[in-house]
Amino acid sequence: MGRLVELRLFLKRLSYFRLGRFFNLVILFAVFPAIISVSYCFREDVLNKVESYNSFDAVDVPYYIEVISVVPANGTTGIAVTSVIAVEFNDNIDMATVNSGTFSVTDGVTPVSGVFSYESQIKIVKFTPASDFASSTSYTVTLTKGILNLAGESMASDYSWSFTTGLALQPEIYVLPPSPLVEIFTEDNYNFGNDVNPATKTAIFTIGNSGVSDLNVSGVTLSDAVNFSVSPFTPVLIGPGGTINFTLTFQPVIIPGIQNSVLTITSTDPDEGSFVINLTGEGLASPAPEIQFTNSGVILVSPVSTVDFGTLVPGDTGSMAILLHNIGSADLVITGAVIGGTDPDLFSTDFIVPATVTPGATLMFNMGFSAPAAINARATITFQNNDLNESLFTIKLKGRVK
Ligand SMILES: [Ca+2]
Ligand SMILES: [Ca+2]
Repeated sequence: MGRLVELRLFLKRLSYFRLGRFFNLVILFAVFPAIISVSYCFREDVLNKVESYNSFDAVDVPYYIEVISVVPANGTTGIAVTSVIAVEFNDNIDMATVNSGTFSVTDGVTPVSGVFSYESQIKIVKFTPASDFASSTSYTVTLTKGILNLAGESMASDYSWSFTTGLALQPEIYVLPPSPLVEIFTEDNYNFGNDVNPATKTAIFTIGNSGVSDLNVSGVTLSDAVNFSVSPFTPVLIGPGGTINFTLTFQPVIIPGIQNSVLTITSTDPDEGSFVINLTGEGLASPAPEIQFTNSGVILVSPVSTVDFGTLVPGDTGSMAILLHNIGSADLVITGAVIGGTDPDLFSTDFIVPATVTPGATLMFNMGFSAPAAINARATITFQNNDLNESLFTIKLKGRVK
């Protein structure tokens, strides 16, 4: 009996104890696989997704090269006209595919020409314009899918952007004549007026720079450097707002007449590199006397013309009126009237020296001839005067007595 009770108690304890353990085990073995299972399923799902993503990427999406950055940036303004355009790519570019067709720059009307270069280390393609951009102008840059990387791959689509330049950093030449002090422009005229030889006329000209960068003036030259001259000129740098002077001289050597010379100012002004001024001046002959004799309306030529008294009888006196004209523009002054030659004693004159004949005036005088016996007489009369090329004017004289 005692043993039976003990057995019951043992079983009872066991049932209490074991039953709890049993339920614990049930929970353990039921829930844990579920967790494992769910976890596993979740992991499988992720792996599947990753795998499906990887396989999608490799098969269906091509590789595209991309523009990382551009200079000047899109929409920027006030860009320097001397700027260079730069494009940074994400991959090495095949420069054989970069040209004005695949990398175009335009102001909307005219394509900008220039040179492409490449900095492979940083994957930057540069475009250097052949000349400065225009000032205050909008430019559009277009990169097409024709630009390829070394594997022949392109961008996904064309790439385009715009920027606007600012004021030009340029020199600007201007030229002022001495009077009136009003700017003259290239191809304009400047007239020295007229002048007489050997007098000269001078004119001080001013070259100024109204631009915003240095103006380099390398030369001032003349097409006619005989009748015109320029003060010694050495190349000079004129800063913004600065001026220099140079002197032009008109000294008519070839006179009379109008002389022309083209003045050329050579400088770094971008659109007036050869600044041209047409110079004019008139050389007038100096006022001068001009001697002229006439006999019976015939002009006498020194020393060949002859005044012929004809044939007289012995003891007679022949007389001949001669006119002296001044057809010049200054007083004609006669300082000598000398009879010479073979028979000077047989000829005479009433001409009184000195004599002054004003321009346009005429003076009449007489020559006489007389011989006591038969003779073929010859003589000359020479007038010393202030006509530059006829300062000794000689007239032949002849008369016959029989
Ligand atoms: Ca200019
Ligand atoms: Ca003369």
